[in-house]
Amino acid sequence: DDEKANEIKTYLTENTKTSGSKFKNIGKDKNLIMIQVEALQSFVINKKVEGEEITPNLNRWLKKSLYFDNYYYQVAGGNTSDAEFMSNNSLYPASSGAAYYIYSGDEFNSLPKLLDKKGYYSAAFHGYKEGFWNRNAMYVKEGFDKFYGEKSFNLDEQIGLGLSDESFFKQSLEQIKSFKEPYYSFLVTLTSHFPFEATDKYGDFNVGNLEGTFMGNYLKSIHYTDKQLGMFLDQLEKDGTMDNSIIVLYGDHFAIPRNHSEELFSFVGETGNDEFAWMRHQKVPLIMHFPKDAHKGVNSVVSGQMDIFPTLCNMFDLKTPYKFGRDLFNVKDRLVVFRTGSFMDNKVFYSSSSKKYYDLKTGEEVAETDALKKKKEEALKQLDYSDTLLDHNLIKKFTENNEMSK
Ligand code: GP9
Repeated sequence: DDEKANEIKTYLTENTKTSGSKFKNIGKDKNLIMIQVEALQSFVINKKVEGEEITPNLNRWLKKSLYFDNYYYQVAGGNTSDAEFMSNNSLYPASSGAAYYIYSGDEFNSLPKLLDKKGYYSAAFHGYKEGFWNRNAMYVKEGFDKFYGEKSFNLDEQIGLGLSDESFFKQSLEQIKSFKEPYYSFLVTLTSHFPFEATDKYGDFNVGNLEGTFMGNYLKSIHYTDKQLGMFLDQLEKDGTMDNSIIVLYGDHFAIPRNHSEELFSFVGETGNDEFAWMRHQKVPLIMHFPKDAHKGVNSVVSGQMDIFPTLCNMFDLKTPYKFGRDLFNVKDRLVVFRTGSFMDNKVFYSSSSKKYYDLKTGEEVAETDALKKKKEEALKQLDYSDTLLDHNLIKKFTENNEMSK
């Protein structure tokens, strides 16, 4: 009903307010190249196996970039597509199923649409079937000018599910170079996809006694993808593209599913076995690279995939109130809400399954306070509002009302 719609609009308008203007419009007229990496989790970053770095190229690029090391994935039933959905819209994944299917009839104020108003051309790239996760429908809805899917590529090398990352990046780069600037290129990788069994194609990487295990195979696949990412980034640097582009790179979701948690815990040396022990390893790297390696460093703000879109809105001066996440540069009060109703603020993780609060630093249980209880309610409220907004196609309604009142 109208009353709830207004309530949501008021809430979103409030939520959109920031307390500063750090990096506001820093992306003016610059290209945006956003790379979503399949199953890239943070625990492989800066880590060695048998004396060799798992991700030497990302580790090298991290040093020249702004690295967010407390960034969590927030995907639900739509997995990879949920990561895309959040990163381009800052709306929550569906409570069950995939938003990319369920809400493809909705109107959105997505990143490509907003950038279009600033004169940007936009393209999405993914070397797999166009209809998978309903991408062909959703990319149109999100306002991408062009989708390079499986049919747009020469499938000259296949690994696992489809086109190899190596060939994918090479062919995508050719296209990107032909784009009129400024542009937004959104690339979604594929090779490091579960179950990581194409080990004969990932190249040599010695995983020692992890050879033949699920974890060992994952490390080989992500080592392969790291190499391709390195070549792509090096190329962008070499040909000068980086001088006029902001690069955003992040992992989409877990690689190690919960039924392999023992392998994960043993690899990272986790001794706990509760909700928090699992959760603390569900981070994905977020890396931002600015021209001339500016602003490099580490940012440890507690954050998640819902936050990248509001951050980009600030960086590219894009206006929309319809976003539930929070700008990483200008909002100190953090709230990372998971689809289960679990959440994190700067200090505490609340698990909706164990109904317990854990101190983020120590892992110790903490008692509920009034302030925490409020945040717990706020987390549920955000999920409810996002669901209602999507169920009733409210962005369309709000936009039409605005037009009428002009
Ligand atoms: C395939 C791919 C896989 O197009 O993006 O998605 P996932 O199975 O990881 O959700």
